[in-house]
Amino acid sequence: MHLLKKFVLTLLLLLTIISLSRAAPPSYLLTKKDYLYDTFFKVEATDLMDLDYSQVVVLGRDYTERRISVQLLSWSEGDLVSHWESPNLINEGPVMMTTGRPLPTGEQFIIILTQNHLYLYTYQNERIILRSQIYHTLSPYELSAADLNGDGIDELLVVRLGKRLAKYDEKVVDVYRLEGEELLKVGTSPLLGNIRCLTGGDLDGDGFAELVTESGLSSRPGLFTLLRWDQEQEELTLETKGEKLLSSLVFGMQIATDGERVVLYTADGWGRLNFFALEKNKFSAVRKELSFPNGLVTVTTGDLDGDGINEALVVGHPNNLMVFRLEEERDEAQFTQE
Ligand SMILES: [Ca+2]
Ligand SMILES: [Ca+2]
Ligand SMILES: [Ca+2]
Repeated sequence: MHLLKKFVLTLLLLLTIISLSRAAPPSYLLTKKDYLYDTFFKVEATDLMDLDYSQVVVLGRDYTERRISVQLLSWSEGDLVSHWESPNLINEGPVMMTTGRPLPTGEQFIIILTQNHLYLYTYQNERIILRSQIYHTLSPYELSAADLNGDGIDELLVVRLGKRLAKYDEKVVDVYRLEGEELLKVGTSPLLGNIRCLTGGDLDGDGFAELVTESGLSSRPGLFTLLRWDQEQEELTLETKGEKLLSSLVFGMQIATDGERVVLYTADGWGRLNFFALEKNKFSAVRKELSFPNGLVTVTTGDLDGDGINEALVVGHPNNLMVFRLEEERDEAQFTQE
């Protein structure tokens, strides 16, 4: 009896190990639990400090301290260290953040959009300074930045209300340019449903950024839409109708290289990271999905430790941060296929 029990327990343990290794998370360079904020909203990797590798810009909220802020972190001896924190934005919420080059000067900025202000922070004389503070009345829902017309300057992509319906709100993406201290609206998308997530980047390498939105209701899986900037009409035009790519709700997206090509990263509520390439205006999964112990809030990539190889960074709900190398994951995936 005792032996049988031992056998069953060993078998169960073995099965657990096998099932765990089948859905194995990547091998991490860094994991942080209960880190920095009670909850994270967004993370973007960018080289703001001109170090030739990426720093990490995070937007998060602390409930006990009643604080919403943006911080700039950088890699130091295997860990992330905070260099700067924005003022507390709790009374200006909801708060959105992205990074990019929205001015002809080509400088990299942290772009923060609150209910009434657009803040542009940049790195100068070895510190972060507030370059611009612009008042607005846009009532924004979400923010991204990408160079839609290929002139080297990022347009600001702002999700706004398009049409109020009885059951839900149809949203649009408005395109803005910064003209001095003014936000100039240069175009708008068709109604795109209830947009929950958006990202921009050059998916097909033609020098012009595409825009991808995800729309859906409550926690149901959403539809992905691809848009491009029409140079002549100066409008965002639909390239694909809403397409269902995943069976879960996406919280974070990014367009960036995976080491081989530029792909759309999707981070979903079930803790999975997926990779889609764009071919002839169709999205196709190009790598094995990676799974994580918590539902994912956001994803970004960049060379964080300066070794010339890109890392990926994901945040698991609500405040667990994980950094890993994509290259190793691909090598391993190929190895198991052989
Ligand atoms: Ca542009
Ligand atoms: Ca493109
Ligand atoms: Ca690296």
